[in-house]
Amino acid sequence: MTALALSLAAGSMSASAAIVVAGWDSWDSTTAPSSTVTAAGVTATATASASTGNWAITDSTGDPGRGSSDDTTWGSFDGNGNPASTVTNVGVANFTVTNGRPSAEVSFTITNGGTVDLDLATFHMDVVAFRPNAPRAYQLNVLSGDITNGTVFTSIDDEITHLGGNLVGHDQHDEIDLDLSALADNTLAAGESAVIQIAFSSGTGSGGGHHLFLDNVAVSGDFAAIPEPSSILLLALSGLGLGFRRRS
Ligand SMILES: [Ca+2]
Ligand SMILES: [Ca+2]
Ligand SMILES: [Ca+2]
Repeated sequence: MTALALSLAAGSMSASAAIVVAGWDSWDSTTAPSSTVTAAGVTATATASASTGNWAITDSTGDPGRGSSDDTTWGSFDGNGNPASTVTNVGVANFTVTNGRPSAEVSFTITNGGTVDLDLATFHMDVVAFRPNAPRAYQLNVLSGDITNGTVFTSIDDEITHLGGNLVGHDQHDEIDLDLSALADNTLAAGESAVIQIAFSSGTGSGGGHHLFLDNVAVSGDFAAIPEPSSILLLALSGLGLGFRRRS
């Protein structure tokens, strides 16, 4: 019985904590920013759009990257060994909706190319508005693919903090973590993929300098726990041991 208990404990210990499934902490394109972190076997791409024009990665020539987050966390998630970038002095350090755009969106396509089921847990982002007329409401949607489709979360209007133009340093962002684990199907089985969209809205489209700064976007989750070979062997041995004791 002791051996069995030990083997069960070993099996449960092999269950992993949440990891970064896919993350974006620098932004190399205004329309299709490449993922910067992906878990083993995962591929991830993104497309970005705005109600007028595009997102920006060069919003301030005198202070590029001014809207970046350097707090190292994805939303409030530490990345479990994959901290977010602390680079703040280049334009690509963050993604910006510049003034005059009432709405803007980014859609993330995540594919599990591995052999083990991948359970999605949380969508994370650091986001802050420079001034009040930026798009400060947001909605998280699963647009298509092999997890439950539909709207996951809708914020209240103007939920995102605005700084009244007083941007100081790189740690004034709202840290937003939105649950994906409650979806009826939150699992990307081997070969499955899904398109997850974060959509910002309610900007007035007028006034000056009403930027929205986005950084440290990630989807976290974990691979389904599978017993390690040593645990399976231990379980088999413990079973044999119990059988032997019963017979004796
Ligand atoms: Ca953060
Ligand atoms: Ca960044
Ligand atoms: Ca699924």
